[in-house]
Amino acid sequence: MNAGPEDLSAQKRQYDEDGFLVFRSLLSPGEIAEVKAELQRYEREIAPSLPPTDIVWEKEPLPDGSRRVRNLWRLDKHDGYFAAFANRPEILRMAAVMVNGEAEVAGAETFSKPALVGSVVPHHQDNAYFNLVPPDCFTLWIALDPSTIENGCVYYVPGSHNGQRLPHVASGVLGNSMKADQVPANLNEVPAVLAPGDAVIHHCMALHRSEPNRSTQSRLALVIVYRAKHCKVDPEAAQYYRNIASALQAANVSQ
Ligand SMILES: O=C(O)CCC(=O)C(=O)O
Repeated sequence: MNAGPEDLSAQKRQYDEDGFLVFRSLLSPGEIAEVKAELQRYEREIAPSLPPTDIVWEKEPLPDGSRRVRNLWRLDKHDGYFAAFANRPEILRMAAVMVNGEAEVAGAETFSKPALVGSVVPHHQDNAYFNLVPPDCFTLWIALDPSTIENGCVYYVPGSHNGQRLPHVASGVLGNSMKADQVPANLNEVPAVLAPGDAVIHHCMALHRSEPNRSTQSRLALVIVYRAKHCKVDPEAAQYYRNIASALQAANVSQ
């Protein structure tokens, strides 16, 4: 794993300016193959007994009627391999620089975006979900497949992490229960086009989104959220999120 040079001050300056930062070749080809094999094991052995809150399926089936996983949540809570991966010292060292203090893992997950049926991720700021004060938190998004315009790469708005938190409302999208309500027109968005093993970190206030995947190339990502130990959760804002998430979960289960 290559989580950047020892002196990360240039990377930190860029991250502070843009709200996101690309790390090329974070994982080697061998590490990518290992993580993919571990995810297959997880889907085979652990996913069948997960609570419905910790696995989200794509709504749309493939032409043969089978369904694909959209998200696996809390991998680190269910499995030792992913807990150890998320807590690798070289990532925690980089994370501490980016969150301005001692860093801890908030959660490890996948955003699968499978070929043909991968669904949209509407515009949002992650802190609408996390509700952290101060927002010293970021997401490490690791490409396990090529991530391209065609298969639904993530788009970021540079500098948006320095703005206000936008109001968020129910999105109707299982796996991304909320979307930003008042998204300014003509955003200057940057697509994160990545090769397998590349990664991007984004600040929890950075506005971002991704398109559906209608291509025949899957776009699998391992995603780990890191926050500073000094962050606190705003209880009122957290309750707003919980209400939206449980209403969506209940509607889906009863469909
Ligand atoms: O993978 C995607 O398409 C979206 C990821 C995302 O929204 C996130 O990691 O916060």
